[in-house]
Amino acid sequence: MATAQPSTSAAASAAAPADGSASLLPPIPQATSIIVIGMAGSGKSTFTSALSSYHETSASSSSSSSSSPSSSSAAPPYMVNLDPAVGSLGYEPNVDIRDTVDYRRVMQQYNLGPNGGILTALNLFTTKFDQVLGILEKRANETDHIVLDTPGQIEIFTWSASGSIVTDALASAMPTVVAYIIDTPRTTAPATFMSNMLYACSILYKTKLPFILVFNKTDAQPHDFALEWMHDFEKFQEALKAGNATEPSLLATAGARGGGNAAGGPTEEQGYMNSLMNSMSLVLDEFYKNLRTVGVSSLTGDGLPSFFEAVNEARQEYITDYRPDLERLAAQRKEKREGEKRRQLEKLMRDMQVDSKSAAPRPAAPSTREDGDGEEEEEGGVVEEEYEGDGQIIEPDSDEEKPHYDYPGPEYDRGDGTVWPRPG
Ligand SMILES: Nc1nc2c(ncn2[C@@H]2O[C@H](COP(=O)(O)OP(=O)(O)O)[C@@H](O)[C@H]2O)c(=O)[nH]1
Ligand SMILES: [Mg+2]
Repeated sequence: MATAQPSTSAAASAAAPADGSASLLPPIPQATSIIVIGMAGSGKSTFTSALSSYHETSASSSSSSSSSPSSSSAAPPYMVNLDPAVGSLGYEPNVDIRDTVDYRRVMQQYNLGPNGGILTALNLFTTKFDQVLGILEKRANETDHIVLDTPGQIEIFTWSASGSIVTDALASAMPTVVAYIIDTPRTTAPATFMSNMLYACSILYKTKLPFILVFNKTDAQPHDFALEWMHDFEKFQEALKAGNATEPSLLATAGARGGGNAAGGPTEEQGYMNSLMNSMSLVLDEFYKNLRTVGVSSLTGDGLPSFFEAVNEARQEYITDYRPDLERLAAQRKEKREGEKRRQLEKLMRDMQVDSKSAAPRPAAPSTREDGDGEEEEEGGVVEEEYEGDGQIIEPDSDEEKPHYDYPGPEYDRGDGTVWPRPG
């Protein structure tokens, strides 16, 4: 895992292509954009709001000390709300999808239900995202963080074309990280925990962006159990064995009752479930290894400094891992464009040769060169068969007649076969 290094100049030097060639991409801006994703009710909007107020409090308290990981000397984070259906937000967004699209009108006009309305509203907004990106790019050198709050229903953003367009556009413009918000009190059952982790894994796989797992609501439920399950595979297996996988684990919530059949052992279905989850947790082991995990409470602000540290680390990961991929893609695109240009040019030349050959020459018409007046060929004149451009070169040894001039007299003869200067 990369270490935190908020310096922008170090970031820029690390971003140069490995082969030493000049970067095809614009320079890396100061800001890191944070896309906040999570299940409905996990606390995305509250978390986004907490990031905004954290800046305010740290800005006022850091006038004396500068130890805050979020550089409070910078402008406040730039907030973007992408949820068209949210009623009230705990923060004042700088860019708000609700200013552009009214999802209720979309529902009426297209005869859609709430989810269809939200999705279509997001699609309509995405058609204008180039303008939004322009605004964000302008701000990207004034602030450290640009935070995007996504719609309540996770799949509306993660499984829609517009979600991918927004994510890709952002990631190609500036360092972008995903903050995956988990409702900690609701993930204490091993099965729920695993489902949530698999979902997180699928988003990581889809976006390929640096990822931060944010266990939210730690004021209501500490996230130590989750850390234990993630770092120690056997602990998770114990939790599975201890009871019904779909009920809160004893490990997580003291006093919760284990499931199972009357005899205390797992039922046949649980046996299948447990063995499936055992295999899956092995798969997830690899996923956990490269993750940053923080526990926060969006209500109390607990854990936010560690979140900002994780963002700095994730930014470095973007620069060292993701940006070279972008660079390679940009180089491929350039190569493709140039190849296409070459092909078009060759085709044009071929077409012109075919055309000039297929054009029937008029034998009686004199060649322009023979006119001796040095003027361009007149319209309707003969097209020379091998004409390849205005600067046609005549081979010195060819039989072709040279342009004629009169001998100017001995005073201009230099004795070497040349006559210079020509008489005016
Ligand atoms: N106890 C507690 N509740 C929280 C926290 N964060 C959010 N909530 C509550 O979770 C509910 C859903 O939050 P919201 O931000 O609207 O979720 P979203 O749908 O993901 O945007 C609200 O009732 C919040 O008050 C937290 O850190 N602790
Ligand atoms: Mg919300």
